[in-house]
Amino acid sequence: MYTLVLANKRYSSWSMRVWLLMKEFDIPFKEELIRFDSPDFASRVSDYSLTKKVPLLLDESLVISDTLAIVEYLAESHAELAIWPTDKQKRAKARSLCAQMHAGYSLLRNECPMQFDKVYKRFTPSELLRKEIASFSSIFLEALSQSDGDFLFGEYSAADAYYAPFLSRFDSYLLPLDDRINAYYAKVKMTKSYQNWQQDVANEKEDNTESSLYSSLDDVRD
Ligand SMILES: N[C@@H](CCC(=O)N[C@@H](CS)C(=O)NCC(=O)O)C(=O)O
Repeated sequence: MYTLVLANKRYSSWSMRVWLLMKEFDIPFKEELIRFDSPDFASRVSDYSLTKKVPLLLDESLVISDTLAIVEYLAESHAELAIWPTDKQKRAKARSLCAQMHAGYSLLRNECPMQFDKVYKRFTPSELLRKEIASFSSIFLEALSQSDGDFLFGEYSAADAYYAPFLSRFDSYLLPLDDRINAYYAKVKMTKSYQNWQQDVANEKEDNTESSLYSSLDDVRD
């Protein structure tokens, strides 16, 4: 059975992507959760991978780091599951959206770190962040307008798991979001994987991660 090495569910957006995907596709795995505030976080993660980052997927002696590589490994290992859309063109577009997420949107990712169940009412997006959101929205709306189902490419795929933690920031920082994207996100929130993650976050003990890692949020905390 696979083991997924991950960090706090409240904060670890990259862990969330793989976890949602595996749960949504009923791929069995064990979890090894290493809290960000553990004094030995880096050394425990580096026991598995010198990247010192999570998530990591362990498949017997093989250790796979980096979310996109993990998604590709799962897709290859479970060819019977439509982790990527079965249609070649949709698959290309889904990969393209995930790559954009992976390499881009640095303002939103850095200025609004994932705080899954928190709300910052006093956060004001900068002009540059507003531009980034506008660019994301136009790309995302184009994909949604071509979808023939509830999700980005019809059926749930890796692309939906990829964007879920990103969209959670719009709730946490009360950022403006197009109604059509909101309607799509409402459907993602209804999935069993998302609801299970939400429940796990609710049960997760608070720690010092928020204040120690995210001092940039000092001004917007209530
Ligand atoms: N490109 C990596 C990014 C992974 C990443 O940044 N993980 C964060 C947690 S969400 C982490 O491990 N941070 C710990 C650190 O940077 O020390 C991926 O796609 O998996």
